[in-house]
Amino acid sequence: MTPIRLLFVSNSDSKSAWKRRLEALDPSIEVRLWPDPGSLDGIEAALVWKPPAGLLATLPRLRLVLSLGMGVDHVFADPALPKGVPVVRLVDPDLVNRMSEYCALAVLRYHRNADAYDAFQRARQWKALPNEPAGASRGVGILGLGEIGRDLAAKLAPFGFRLAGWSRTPKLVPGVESYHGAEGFKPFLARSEIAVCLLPLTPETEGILNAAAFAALPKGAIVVNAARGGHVVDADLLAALDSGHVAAAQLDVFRQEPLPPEHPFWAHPKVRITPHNAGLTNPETAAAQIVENLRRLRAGERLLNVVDPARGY
Ligand code: NDP
Ligand code: OXD
Repeated sequence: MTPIRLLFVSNSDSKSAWKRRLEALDPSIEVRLWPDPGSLDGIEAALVWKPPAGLLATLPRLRLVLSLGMGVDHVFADPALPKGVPVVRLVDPDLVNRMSEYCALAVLRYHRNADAYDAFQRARQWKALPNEPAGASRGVGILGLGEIGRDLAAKLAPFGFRLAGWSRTPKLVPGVESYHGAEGFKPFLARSEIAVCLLPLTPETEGILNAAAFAALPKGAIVVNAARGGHVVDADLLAALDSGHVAAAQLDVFRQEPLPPEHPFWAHPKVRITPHNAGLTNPETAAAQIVENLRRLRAGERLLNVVDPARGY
């Protein structure tokens, strides 16, 4: 196989693990690690997570951009992203599984009032809340019925929740009531007692979880955001929590990461925070797909998981 030079651009601690894994799977790949790649001559592909703006435009022989995650908003955020160079994303079953675990845990925790029981225990109170409704009477709404949203629906279905999904185009997913487009948004929210955001971040979805969306949720709804911080209008979520219309929020992603110490989410009693680790890309499971796309690039074959730049996901 013709050798190929791949620029790896990420602040990840596992850079060396990625290099080892990729070069072991295909010795014709030469991985150069940014920010000390040596010469950039002849770089034909870049595997990136939040690449510095303008960096990719300095690679004259670039033929492929590979996202180190499932989301690609961090790639399209570069205003100088070279036009016409295909962008592919990871679709890794291990990462999908982790994301579903995270969201299912949040759904079950809130469904069974886990926060209240934690507080009762701390107060040494033997107290039961009125019977939680069984799964079938709880409406769970999934924003985004893509790879992760569909997997989450499949994992929640056996509990019997009343599942709904919202997407851009209509979907036929067994056991999931499908809503789509702008006209489907409010009716979808109105039946979502627990709303889980798994949308890509695009110009259409930026700020979609705003005051109007929160108001459309049933009173006492729960919001889970494992997608991107840019989906949430922070001030609107805080207002909805303070008014009690939204009862609690579980957030894995934030507009600024790491979340600054002074951000009001940290100390808010109704907010649970995790550090953007709902899903983590694992080189052991994800590298094979990258190697396969580099093989396809050289063989002139159709690439896997190509992103549509016009849609932004
Ligand atoms: P997919 O691209 O597979 O699916 C996206 C879904 O969102 C599709 O159903 C799509 O609709 C829908 N959608 C997109 N735009 C709109 C819109 N304007 N209105 C309504 N629906 C819309 O995404 P994945 O499931 O692979 O991933 C989702 C996101 O999760 C990623 O983009 C990433 O940001 C985030 N993520 C977060 C991680 C973490 O650690 N926190 C880890 C991995 C991913 P349609 O089907 O009609 O096209
Ligand atoms: C991803 C992420 O997009 O980890 O894969 O956020």
